[in-house]
Amino acid sequence: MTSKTRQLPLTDWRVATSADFPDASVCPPGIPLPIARLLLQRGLANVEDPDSFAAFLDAPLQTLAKPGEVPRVDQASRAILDNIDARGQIVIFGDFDCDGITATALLTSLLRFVGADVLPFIPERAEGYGLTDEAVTRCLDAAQTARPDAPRRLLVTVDCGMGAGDSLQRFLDAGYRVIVSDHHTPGSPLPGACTVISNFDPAMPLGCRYLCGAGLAYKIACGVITMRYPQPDKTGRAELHQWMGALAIATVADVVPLTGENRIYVREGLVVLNRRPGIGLKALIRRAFERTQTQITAYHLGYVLGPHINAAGRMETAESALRLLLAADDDEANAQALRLATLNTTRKNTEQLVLKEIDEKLSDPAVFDEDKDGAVVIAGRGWHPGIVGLAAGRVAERFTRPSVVISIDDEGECHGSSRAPEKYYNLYDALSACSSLLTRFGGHASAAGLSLREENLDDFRKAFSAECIRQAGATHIRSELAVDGILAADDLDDAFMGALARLEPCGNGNDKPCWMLEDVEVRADVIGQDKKHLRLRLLREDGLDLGGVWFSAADYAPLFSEGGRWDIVGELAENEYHGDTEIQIVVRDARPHTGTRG
Ligand SMILES: [Mn+2]
Repeated sequence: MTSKTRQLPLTDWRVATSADFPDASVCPPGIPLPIARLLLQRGLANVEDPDSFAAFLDAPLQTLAKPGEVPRVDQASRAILDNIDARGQIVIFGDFDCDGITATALLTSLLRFVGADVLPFIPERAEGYGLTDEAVTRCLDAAQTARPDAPRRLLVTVDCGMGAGDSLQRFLDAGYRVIVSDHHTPGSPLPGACTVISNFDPAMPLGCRYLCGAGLAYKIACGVITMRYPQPDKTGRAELHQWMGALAIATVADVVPLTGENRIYVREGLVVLNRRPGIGLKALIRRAFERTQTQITAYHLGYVLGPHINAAGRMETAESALRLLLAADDDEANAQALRLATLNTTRKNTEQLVLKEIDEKLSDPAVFDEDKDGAVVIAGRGWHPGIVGLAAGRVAERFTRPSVVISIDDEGECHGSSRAPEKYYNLYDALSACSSLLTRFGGHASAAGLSLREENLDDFRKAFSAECIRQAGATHIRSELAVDGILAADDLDDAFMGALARLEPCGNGNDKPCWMLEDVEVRADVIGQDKKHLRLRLLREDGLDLGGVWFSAADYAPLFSEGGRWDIVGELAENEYHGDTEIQIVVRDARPHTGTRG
């Protein structure tokens, strides 16, 4: 036995029970029982409404809410069209992340399509998120310079604006009509003259509650185009549909739940990206995948295309990403795609460096005590401000508790980013509880940004940690694995795999299903060039004979060679093998089987 043999299981399993769905007789036609149960357990369908199962799986495009059903979109559309008709100027104020850039680009392009004079404006990371004084001054100047004699001006904020009442007042004072569209938690109330489109509006249609910034911007664009062309217009609709590709990237990159309309955007957007992605994204796809033919999936949106667009605002300004999305010819698109690929490589390297420094600092118990602290609050000098959010995400995952990674500048100004494990914490509330120590903060339950003075760092660390312990009732959460169901040998057929495919796109809010195979005999072989992975064969007396793979799990091989019976959990996938397609399990965890099979 190697000294590196570790214990299994790695996580606490939360195995879904089938209590709410007693038997197969009420299973809607065409939907295999394990999938029907999964939809019920995830709250995505209900027994009283048999149509709800297929409604979620198929999520037809026609079920998208009409723009007019989104509160105040009609009002905003009318204001935008009035501005266009008066030959005014429209300023779109966005954000430097993938969602904010996409929101800015799509609204800019679609309003130009109906004849608007648009000035897209995205602040720089150094100015901070949203409508900071500095950015607003620069934006007002830029608008004035671009059109000194504009008879009317209108501001539309996308992916920002909530809680920025004072800044919005500056636009109102300068004679602007103001429309705010934002999916962030509302802060202090906004001036009454603003037209506000927010996910937090109680009248928001159910399917639109979790739109990202680009999703809200898209609703506005749909509103304007359908108001201008009430008869379904082919060009207008094609133009709108084209932007679903970028919208899908923003939706996945902003990690909003892939339920409701987000699910439709991502599914339709993937079709657009795979068939005819448009000039800018075509160039980016070619560059990012280095010319290999890849079927783009939701995974690629979050791990390849999203990071490329995000790299611009992280490492310099958002300009190259905005120009890519607005590119009108291949030369421009290719130049910006190359720029984004370079920036993304720099981002990766910088991230590695910061993570290494974080590792060194974590060994100091004054900075972090794993047994006592309810949060990791870690600060370093000169850390790239564009990287701290990514680093915070990694740290939060590793220690299963909230983390804040902070960059200290030469003036003792600290800018940080925080991330927390989903469901267990509310970062916005936790930061509110420490607000007397902060100069600025804002964000969501599981991701937020903050600024403070260096002299308050230690007090903040203590207060924030205490608040996180209060929220979770412990220093950290045990990492939990949600298991969607226990499969029998005869569940594994084509109908089942077909239904699994209908569940796509999977991601946040609609995780890839994780299944358990109970009480199996396991044969394991170490594979891979560097002998890091395991190839498995799962066998059972009832005829179960399933191949599998477990990445980076070679250390567990000795446990399996001792024999015994195992419970195995993982995702099912189709694997091409010598020209045949077979079902295999991609293992997530394993535990010795105890008791009888249920
Ligand atoms: Mn956003």
